[in-house]
Amino acid sequence: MSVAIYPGSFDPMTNGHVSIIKSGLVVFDKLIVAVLRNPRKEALFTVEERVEMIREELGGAGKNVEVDSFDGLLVEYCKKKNVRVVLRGLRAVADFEYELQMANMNRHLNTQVETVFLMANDAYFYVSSNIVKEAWRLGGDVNRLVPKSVAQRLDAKMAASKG
Ligand code: COD
Repeated sequence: MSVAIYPGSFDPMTNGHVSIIKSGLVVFDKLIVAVLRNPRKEALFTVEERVEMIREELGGAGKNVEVDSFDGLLVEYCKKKNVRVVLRGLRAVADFEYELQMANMNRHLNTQVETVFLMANDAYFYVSSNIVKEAWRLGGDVNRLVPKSVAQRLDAKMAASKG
């Protein structure tokens, strides 16, 4: 069975992430979507909320998608899960340099781990969690850019902030 780990911040998951997962399942039998626990990075959603939203969205995929969280080095997590392939998405040229750096650092840290890149769906190539959050904070409609589970929580957060 071919398995890959799709790691990320997913704060929050966007339709761009979902499209990479769907494409990833064409290539791999199973994906482990792994949310990084990063205490140094301020996040809009807790790791638990992010995991829950991803599960809600991908619950239908059954055993083909596992949702988990990790901390520390990605390559150590790969070792723990006994998986040798990391899946990443590429949007524009801007992603390339960062992804190349990370893939090579991961290879330096563990020569057993390979990174596979899939191209963004053209409908979402401009979508990132950060740009979605910025538009949302300023009152923009982001409903078509994120899964329903995320849109609902963004609405709830906005309503709570308005008290
Ligand atoms: N279309 C296609 N792909 C997309 C889209 C989109 N619209 N949006 C995002 N993606 C891709 C990204 O390019 C990325 O490949 C993936 O989806 C996840 O994106 P993010 O932004 O949620 O996650 P990142 O990039 O912040 O994740 C970074 C990691 C958590 C993977 C990284 O920091 C990490 O591995 N940290 C652990 C420590 C470590 O081992 N570091 C590496 C060696 S120093």
